[in-house]
Amino acid sequence: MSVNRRSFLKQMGVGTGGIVVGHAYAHAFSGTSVELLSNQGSEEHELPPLPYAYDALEPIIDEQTLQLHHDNHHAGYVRGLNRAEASLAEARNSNDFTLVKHWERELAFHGSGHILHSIYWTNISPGGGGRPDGKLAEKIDKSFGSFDRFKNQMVATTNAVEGSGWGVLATQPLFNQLVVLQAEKHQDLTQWGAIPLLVLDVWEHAYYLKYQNRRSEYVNNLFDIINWDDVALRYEKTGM
Ligand code: MN3
Repeated sequence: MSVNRRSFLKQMGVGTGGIVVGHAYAHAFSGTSVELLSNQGSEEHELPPLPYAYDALEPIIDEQTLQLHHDNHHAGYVRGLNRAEASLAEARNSNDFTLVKHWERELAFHGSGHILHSIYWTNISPGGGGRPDGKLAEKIDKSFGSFDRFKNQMVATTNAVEGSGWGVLATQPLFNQLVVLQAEKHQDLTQWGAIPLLVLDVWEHAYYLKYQNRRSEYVNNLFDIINWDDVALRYEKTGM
């Protein structure tokens, strides 16, 4: 694994040495927000290890769901991203862009899936919950009126995702504000330039084994395991 790849994973907060929580991994954040999403060159992307045990988020997220979600679903997005990049490289080599529309769609879908899941694993943790403090709390108050108003919008937004997707709290540096967005699938309905801080997965694979059709119960319960230290570090890193 190259230094670049390791550094990228650390910046994503997923590290290579197991659990990384709270200020202990502040040192891993050394670059700018842009580096979080920078081109990693021609290397293959890798599935980051889950930063806790499969049963660590019980009872809110059950062991079987977490294992399937990480080892199968997230791994599939990593494979899909590598396949799309390899296919586009082959298209450039042969100057045959017949299937470029397909591979560009795959690049957006799987690339966004890999990014969002890598953030999601670190956004939740055993011992999470509560509410943010410090600069992030101030910015939430300024952008949404109060934490409770933000939470109400975040919950409603996430519950209302049509089909498979995500609720997303992001910084929008171009507007100097925080914004709550929906993502349909992984890549639709964003604002260009937004940097995700907190992402809540509401694909059925994230909750259906335990919660069946009760998406809103799952979303409400997620707030009991949100790792606000991770969200705050992501916010600090944007320099806003
Ligand atoms: Mn998922």
